[in-house]
Amino acid sequence: MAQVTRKSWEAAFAKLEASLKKLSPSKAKDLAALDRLRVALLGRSGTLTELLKSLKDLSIEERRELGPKAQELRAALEAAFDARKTALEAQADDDAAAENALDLTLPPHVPPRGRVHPLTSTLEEMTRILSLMGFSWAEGPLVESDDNNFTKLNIPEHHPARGMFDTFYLKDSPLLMRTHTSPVQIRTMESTRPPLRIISPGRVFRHEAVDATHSAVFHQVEGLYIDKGVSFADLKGTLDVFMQKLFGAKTRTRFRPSYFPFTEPSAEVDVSCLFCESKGCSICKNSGWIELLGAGVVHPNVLSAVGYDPEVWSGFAFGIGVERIAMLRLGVSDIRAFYENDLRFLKQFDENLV
Ligand code: FA5
Repeated sequence: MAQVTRKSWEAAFAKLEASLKKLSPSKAKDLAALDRLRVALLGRSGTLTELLKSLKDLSIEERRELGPKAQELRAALEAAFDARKTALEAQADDDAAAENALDLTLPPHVPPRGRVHPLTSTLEEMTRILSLMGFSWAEGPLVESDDNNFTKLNIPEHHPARGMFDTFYLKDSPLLMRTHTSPVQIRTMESTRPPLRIISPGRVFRHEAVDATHSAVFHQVEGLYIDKGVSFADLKGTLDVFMQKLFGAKTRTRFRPSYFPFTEPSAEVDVSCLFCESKGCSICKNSGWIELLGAGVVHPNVLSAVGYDPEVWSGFAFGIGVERIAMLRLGVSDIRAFYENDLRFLKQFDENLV
């Protein structure tokens, strides 16, 4: 290293002071830059440290004169480093706080809005109309006894009518999945004194091949009215009004003779085709009519089975498939669409927005 003289020392000191105008601690952008600068100036081989060390090569007088200048600069620099460090740390805290802060200007997260399923809205519309007509709500379990599902409905064991219902029996149990909502007739009559007027909506199960109009799990609404002097005419009047309220004032009904063991007489009830106004189309198979439900006058044997005197009481009952009504109301041609949970299908029914 070259010989240190007063002149060379003063030149180096002046150069250092000049460089501090550009590279002062107060200009360090972050803590890392500040630390690099501190090491470069005040570290073990820092510029100012080297200048202080080199004072030893000067005379005593020179040291006395120049030493305090260098010490003064070191003290000033240390104070400046401390001040900048405090400021940068406070800034870092503020930045972190701002990052975690609640931004009230952000748009809110809106969860997707749900809709009522078309089967539910159809069921609600059916029960709304029927309750206005004086029917109250009754419920029964999905797992039923053979007695309630068949025997007390005048379908004794080995009766060929049991073949009409492909039943799911439970393993190692005398119970079964109900094949229709009619067992609720039995449950309600056994627990209520007449007169009564009930509807019972719910799920039913049949071991059936699934196609566009048949499902193995579907829904029915049962209706039952028991009083003195109830006749087939009451059934006709009730279903006429019900269908007109459901499908519009022009709707007509047609009763075709049929057979159910628990009603006598029994009927299949059709409504005039809504798609072609009974002119005949592919949906009604050119007949002008669509089959919707089974109904009839409650069989005296059913009344006797629940302890009602058939000489005193009479009544009518009906059982409607909810899916079939929903298909007609909403123009759905395949029953399976209701169960697939495909939002593209379900979103079509905007009337159902909750
Ligand atoms: C019955 O279930 C009788 N319990 C109805 C009844 C009640 C008659 C009271 C007399 C007195 P049926 O099996 O026909 O009847 O079914 C009634 C309705 O359920 C049918 O008209 C149809 O709309 C609907 N339905 C029947 N099977 C299915 C199926 N696999 N998928 C969808 N809907 C069906």
